[in-house]
Amino acid sequence: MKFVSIIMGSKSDYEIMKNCADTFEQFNVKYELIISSAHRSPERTKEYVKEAEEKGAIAFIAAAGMAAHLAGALAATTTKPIIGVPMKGGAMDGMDAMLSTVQMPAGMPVATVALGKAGAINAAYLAMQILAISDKDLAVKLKEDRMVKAKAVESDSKDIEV
Ligand code: RP5
Repeated sequence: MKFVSIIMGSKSDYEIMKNCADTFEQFNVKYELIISSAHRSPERTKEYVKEAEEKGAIAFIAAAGMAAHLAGALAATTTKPIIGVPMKGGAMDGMDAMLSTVQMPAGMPVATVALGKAGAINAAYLAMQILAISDKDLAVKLKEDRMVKAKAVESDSKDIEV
């Protein structure tokens, strides 16, 4: 069974990462969601990634704030694609997490998306675009979604155009 795994470093990340799960629900894409920390539960994180890969995880989404090492820790454990979502908060309100997530050494990529809610949603979209390479139905759904978004821009504009 193919699915995408969402891992977040803390329960405090859930409010934002629920948007990621909701996006998968919207497209009827299978996912798992757990809390596991690179720092507070490193063994659980490592074991989960191994188990998830065996069960069919095709990509991992890692959300963390502050010294955000979760995405990097996953990248160290698997060659499946890793999408990192930096969380706001901490001394630099997410800039610290964004730099921690994006600045991976060569050969150990983490595809880093935007901070916060937009990033949570885009992480799901990016994972679905990866899935859609071998899932034609999902590819069609993603194209239809783009058309809906484009139409919404036109309709918003018509509401206020002068
Ligand atoms: C990170 O530290 C978590 O991902 C969270 O964004 C941040 C704060 O965690 P809590 O102290 O709220 O559990 O590891």
